[in-house]
Amino acid sequence: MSQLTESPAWQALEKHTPQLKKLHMRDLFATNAERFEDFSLQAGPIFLDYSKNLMTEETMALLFALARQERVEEHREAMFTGEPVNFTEHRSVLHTALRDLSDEPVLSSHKNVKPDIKAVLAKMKAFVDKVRHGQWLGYSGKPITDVVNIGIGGSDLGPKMVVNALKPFASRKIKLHFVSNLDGSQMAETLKELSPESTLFIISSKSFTTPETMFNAVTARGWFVSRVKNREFIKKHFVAVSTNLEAVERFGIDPHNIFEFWEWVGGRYSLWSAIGLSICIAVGMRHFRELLEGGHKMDVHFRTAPLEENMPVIMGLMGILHNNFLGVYPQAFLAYDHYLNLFPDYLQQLDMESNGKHINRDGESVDYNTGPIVWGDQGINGQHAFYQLLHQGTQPIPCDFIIALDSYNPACGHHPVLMSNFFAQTRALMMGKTEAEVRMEMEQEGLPEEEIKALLPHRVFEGNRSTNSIMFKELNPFTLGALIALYEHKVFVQGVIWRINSFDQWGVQLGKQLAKEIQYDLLDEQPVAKYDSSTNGLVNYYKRYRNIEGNKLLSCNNDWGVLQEIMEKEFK
Ligand code: G6Q
Repeated sequence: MSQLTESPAWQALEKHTPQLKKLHMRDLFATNAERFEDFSLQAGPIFLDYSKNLMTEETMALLFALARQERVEEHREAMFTGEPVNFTEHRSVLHTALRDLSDEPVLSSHKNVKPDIKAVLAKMKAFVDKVRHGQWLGYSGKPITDVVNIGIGGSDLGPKMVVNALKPFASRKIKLHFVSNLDGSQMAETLKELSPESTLFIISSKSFTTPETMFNAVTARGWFVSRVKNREFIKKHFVAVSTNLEAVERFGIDPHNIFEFWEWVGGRYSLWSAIGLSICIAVGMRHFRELLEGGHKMDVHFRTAPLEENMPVIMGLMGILHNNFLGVYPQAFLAYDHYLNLFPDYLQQLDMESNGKHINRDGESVDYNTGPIVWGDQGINGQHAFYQLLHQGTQPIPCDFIIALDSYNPACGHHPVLMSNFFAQTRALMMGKTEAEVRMEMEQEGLPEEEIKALLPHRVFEGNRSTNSIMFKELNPFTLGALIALYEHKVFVQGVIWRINSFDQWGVQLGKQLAKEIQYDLLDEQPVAKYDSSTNGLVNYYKRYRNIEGNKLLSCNNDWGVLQEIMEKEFK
């Protein structure tokens, strides 16, 4: 057994939960009229009702004791004050500093990071205002109508989700596009719609060596140069966001067009940095600042509220309860909001890349579950697709239900009906439907006894399935900022309790390395024999039946040399 599973707080929960599993939430609500008041809270613009989780006062006390035992408060302070909490990469984790617009210093390696943050924000503002006001002109004197963000993972999912979520605040004069896929089809389809005269490309890459992004960037540049026939024009149409200024310059982007960020900003936590440039172009700097302020509001709550009144802590503990003590491993996010349709994808990366680890701080393999399997969709669509399993499947899945009280498009009463579905689903998952209730319903329908008997078990719902309900007044930049920060901190709390590093991602490396090796094997027609028989077989099948000969692959891309040079650095 590990230190954690042997610890008193963990053991106390192990002892408590078999009894808990025998309870039904229907009874917990029946015996406590105050359950909603007891288990709900407001943090900034966000309201959370967690009363529909299978837990009691005693469970909560034991969970808070676990959080204290694992020194969540101490770890939290270490993160906010720039200690190298990303201990496998020896880095501070300071995305919180990006959204603290005060002059209060924040140190990373003894250096105050605030002046650099301010300087980049000012540079972003000058640029963004020009683009949005039609003053940043393309090579032929036309204003920018289309912006393509080229990035992947953290340099794509966050900005894309936010741009989508804040559409009601966006300029309709400029269209945002996001290209992440190495499959050339995404870039090809995007470029078909665009004119080189009025398109701006943002190459977003923290490392500026990520192959997917580099390929797409080189393809975009090739497309541009082949049409405008003048490399000088690149500076009016290509900008970059990166920590690797040298590689960006080597790529040929004007140093004035580089927006910097820093190694203490993790990829999946980077939308608050210059990686948010596409967000700024879409909604303007004022709204971007409101997004930052919303995130900061949640930071202050997380940093100062006692554990018992701390929303990210409570949400983290609900996850721990289910994952480690109730034997429920997945977690679903169900946003009842069209503008949040990319939020589950974003949360999937945040959660699974941060906490999908099985090695603890002491370098030992853990003997308990860590990061859950995270998935989700738009709630109302899911009701007609996968909710069947949520209600009657063999595996209970805790769900976060998310909704705004007011819609920006309340056409003909849609929103109250959406709200009623939101309320109904969490109630149905909690209450279920007993045999007696089903029987009564069927008798009222006038069904014959034989049919009642046959159908009854199919129409019974166990209920007792846990949900969180998250509500806010409207989905504006401030609220969205707070909502994202809430989930970031929830993931942090869980990582601390599981004693893992939520801020590295070594798991991403192995596939990347092997892809690089295999890439060179595809350049000729010789069969390969150096891998396992499956990999050899697949590679050779491809070589035999592909349409293009290996040696022609390189000549497809006139900028291969630059790409090669940048990528060599990463893999050598
Ligand atoms: C996020 C991960 C990963 C990263 C991408 C893109 O935390 O590190 O998703 O964001 O691999 O990396 P670059 O920004 O360096 O291109």
